[in-house]
Amino acid sequence: MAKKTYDLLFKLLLIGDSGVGKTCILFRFSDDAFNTTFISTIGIDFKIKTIELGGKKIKLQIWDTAGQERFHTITTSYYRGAMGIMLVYDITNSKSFENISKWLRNIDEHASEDVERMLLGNKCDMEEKRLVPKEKGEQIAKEHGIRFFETSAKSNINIEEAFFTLAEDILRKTPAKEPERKDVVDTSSSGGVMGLKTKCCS
Ligand SMILES: Nc1nc2c(ncn2[C@@H]2O[C@H](COP(=O)(O)OP(=O)(O)OP(=O)(O)O)[C@@H](O)[C@H]2O)c(=O)[nH]1
Ligand SMILES: *[C@@H]1O[C@H](CO)[C@@H](O)[C@H](O)[C@H]1NC(C)=O
Ligand SMILES: [Mg+2]
Repeated sequence: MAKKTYDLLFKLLLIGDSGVGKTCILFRFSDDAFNTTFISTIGIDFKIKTIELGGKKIKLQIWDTAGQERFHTITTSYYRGAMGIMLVYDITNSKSFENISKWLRNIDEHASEDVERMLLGNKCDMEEKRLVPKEKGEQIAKEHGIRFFETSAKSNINIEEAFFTLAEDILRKTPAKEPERKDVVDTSSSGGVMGLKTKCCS
């Protein structure tokens, strides 16, 4: 049997208006790079990154959705499988912040009930162009009982913190796997390995 290179698999999703910087946030996290050219995402894309948390190797499968309205049907079909969702707005674009309530409703309609949510106000490197005060982000996050970070994919501010915090929050509610107890394997049955079967939790 091939040895698994990770202990847990977490599926994350990035949502928010077109142009807020979802793809750049993911690219900064996965490749530690940034691109100023805007190439709007078509439909959906993903990246993989394995991190270590609490002595566990956690494979993050991160889905990057297109913010454009015309991809709504395809992107919302990915909400269901997500264990964590990052909702992104742009601090220099008031409309992208106003639309956060729309994205929160999309989560309510399409995601699983216990999904871990997080709000990100991106492009915080552009202080001179800021239109959304940090307090407004903090307030809406508080109202919905979710975490909030201001981030910059460009200047690499709070990107790792955001992903690690979201992963930690998911890990905290992941039931610990029972330790393997070889002594409870029923050796009297000819089946042998049946007793090793662990509870599935998909
Ligand atoms: N100054 C600054 N610009 C950023 C930052 N993040 C992204 N951008 C720029 O914003 C533009 C849009 O970024 P994307 O990451 O492609 O936006 P998106 O949210 O993926 O957009 P869609 O794929 O259309 O939904 C690009 O020109 C980026 O260079 C940031 O943190 N600071
Ligand atoms: C906000 O949402 C509306 C409705 O989906 C959309 O038409 C608009 O383009 C969005 N705003 C931005 C900045 O993308
Ligand atoms: Mg994109």
